[in-house]
Amino acid sequence: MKKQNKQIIKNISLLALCLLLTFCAKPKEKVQEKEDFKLQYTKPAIKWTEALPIGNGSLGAMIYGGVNQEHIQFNEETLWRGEPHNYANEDAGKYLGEIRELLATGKQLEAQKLAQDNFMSDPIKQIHYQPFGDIFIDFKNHENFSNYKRELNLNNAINTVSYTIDDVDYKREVLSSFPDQIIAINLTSSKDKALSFDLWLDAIHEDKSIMTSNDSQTLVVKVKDGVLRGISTLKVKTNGNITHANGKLQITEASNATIYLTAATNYIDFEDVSGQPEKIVPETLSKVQHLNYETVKSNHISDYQSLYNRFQISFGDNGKSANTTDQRIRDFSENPSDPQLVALYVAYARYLTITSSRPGTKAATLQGIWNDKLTPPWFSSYTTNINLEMNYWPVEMYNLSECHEPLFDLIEDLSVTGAKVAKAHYNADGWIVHHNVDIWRGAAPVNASHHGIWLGGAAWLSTHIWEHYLFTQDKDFLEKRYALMRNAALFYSQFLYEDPNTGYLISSPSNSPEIGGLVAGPTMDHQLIRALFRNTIEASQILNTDLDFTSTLKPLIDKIAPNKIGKHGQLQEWLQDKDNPESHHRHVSHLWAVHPGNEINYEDTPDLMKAAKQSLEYRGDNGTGWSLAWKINFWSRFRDGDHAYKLVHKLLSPAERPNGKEGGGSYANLFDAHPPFQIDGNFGGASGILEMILQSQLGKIELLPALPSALAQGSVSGIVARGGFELSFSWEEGTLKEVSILSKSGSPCILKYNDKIMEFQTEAGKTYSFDGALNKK
Ligand code: FUC
Repeated sequence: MKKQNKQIIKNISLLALCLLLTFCAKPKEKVQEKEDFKLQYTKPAIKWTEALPIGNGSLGAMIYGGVNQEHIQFNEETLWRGEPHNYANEDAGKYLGEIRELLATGKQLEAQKLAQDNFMSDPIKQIHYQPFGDIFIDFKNHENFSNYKRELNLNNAINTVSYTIDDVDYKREVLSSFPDQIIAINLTSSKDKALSFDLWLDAIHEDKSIMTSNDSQTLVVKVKDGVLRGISTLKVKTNGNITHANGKLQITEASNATIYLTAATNYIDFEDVSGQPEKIVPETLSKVQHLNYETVKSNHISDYQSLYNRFQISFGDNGKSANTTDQRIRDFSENPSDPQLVALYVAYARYLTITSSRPGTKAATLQGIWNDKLTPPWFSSYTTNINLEMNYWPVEMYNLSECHEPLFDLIEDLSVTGAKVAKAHYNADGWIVHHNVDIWRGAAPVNASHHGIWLGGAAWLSTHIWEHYLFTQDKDFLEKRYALMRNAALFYSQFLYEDPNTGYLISSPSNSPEIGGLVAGPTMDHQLIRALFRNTIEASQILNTDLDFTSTLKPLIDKIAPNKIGKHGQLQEWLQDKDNPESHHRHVSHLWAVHPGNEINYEDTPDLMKAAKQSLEYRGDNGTGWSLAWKINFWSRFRDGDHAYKLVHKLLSPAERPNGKEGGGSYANLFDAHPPFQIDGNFGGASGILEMILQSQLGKIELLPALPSALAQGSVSGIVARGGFELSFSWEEGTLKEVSILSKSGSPCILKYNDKIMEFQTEAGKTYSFDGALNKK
């Protein structure tokens, strides 16, 4: 009996242990070649940061998905305030010498004051991006609904809302089409004549007018801001009846209705506002109005997928992808074991790139193309001391190279306006841009001298031209845009100033964004200028042009103040060893040379790498959206995947805290929260995640350089490395399984995984395959 009891107890214990092991064991995530990426919810949006974005590069909208009332807030990217304007302050240059002297003699406050009074942009502030209008659709008797669902499908860029009322299924699809340049809204009911609604347009501008046309199918909203006038028109097609009254279209007894909306302004470029929206808008609509929705939809899908389908990423799915997106964000902050959400974050960033930045459109602002406020945070414009560049960090790697073009067009504009600023403020040739830019391409220092006078803008933006070349190996592109880099280099070659205290060439006056006030010689500027000079020299050699000029840059590089290690073991942020190790400031600009630069790395400068890491440790792990995102990239470059993942965890935490306040993280619609919403963190976060699995900044392709243990299995295809290579690879239990590399330009390839290095020649158009130990297959 005793023995029997013992055996029973033993059996129960064994069973309990087995059960425990089953429940505690990390579920092996299912890795899929093609994930079904969606943002999904079971409730309409109440706040703008719950609404879902669509866009075609210029025409964007946020969809709330209400049942009684649908609200679609829309934007067109050229509607800003203001007018063409040269922001250069023609007298500024007179004060440059004195400001430099004051800084050299330690009189910072006096230098700041003198600069504030005499050196700033005219006027001192730039101009806001504007919302355009709002579409409202009111449904009668839609109070008691069930089966509500709204989702944004990233695989086809369509927003869907569906619900049931009294056995009738209602469905709405909304898309923003690049080929047809319209927003299309398609409404259906499963039962004949069950669809009735009022449709109206509005805008929050003071200067607005709203009209219905006599055909009862058209609504027009006109808005005006500064010299820009915007016109937006919508047209309805339906199998029901249409009438109009009180500025609203009334659709009754329908089972389907399609609404096409387009919008335009008279903005042509930063100097020309002679556009004719009165013509463009009806022309665009007349091209589309005879097309049925299915045709518009399939044009849209094939256009979108020609970009979206080039790249796939999977970290496995442990079943949580079925939950609503807001719930997943909340759950992730408790327990970050939802690898599919991390892959979704990357897919969403790609979606946001495609929808906000297509060739021929304007570069993505701080909010992409989405803004619902007349005075949006930071003007919803372009901040160049981190934010604008971050918007484009992942674009080459995640295979959307042509979506980089709007940034190059912006740089092209800045080379014109920035040349005026270079002359007026620094008596220099070439071009320069300070820390802010608007649609009029203001390039002079704005807001306040202690942070507005930052001289890194032209150098940092120019590195994007070089990076695009490195990834694509496209010499025609390099030739076309070379002058931008060289004229930025020309500016710095004349601007650099010999520091009377150290004898180094330094950047003065400037600022280490946005900490420490106006200074002489912040480390970041010197890293940026050296990178620009090196890139320009190499570009001129590749193109075999301009060698006389670029040969003058090499001696300058050697004289620029070098990176230095300070008394706390840190990388010095300034010329003087005055870093405060207690500072948790969000900007970590002196680490630029670690990421996105590469001057500081483990191979060539291990001591500086150690010091840079020390600096980042002092700054700590907290921060706003973009700051967290940058830190993910840094920790990936420091080869510490688990630390990088800790910050992914923070980036994917709910922006809305239980105490009702907002903090850094993600909103319910996965928009990055500074707070408020700023899109840079979405792009920077995706870049950091990709840097965990591939890096190519040191002349070789490193696989899984900083893989966190939380992403132990996965696969990626269509990821791009410098040298013109497109890779597909997979890993299991943290170990590389296989890799294949398509060489697009025939460059030699160096592949690295752990300590193994494989070097081989390639032919353009050929694919090379290897097993997990880098043996050729
Ligand atoms: C820089 C940052 C702020 C914000 C703003 C748009 O000035 O310091 O945090 O991101 O840009």
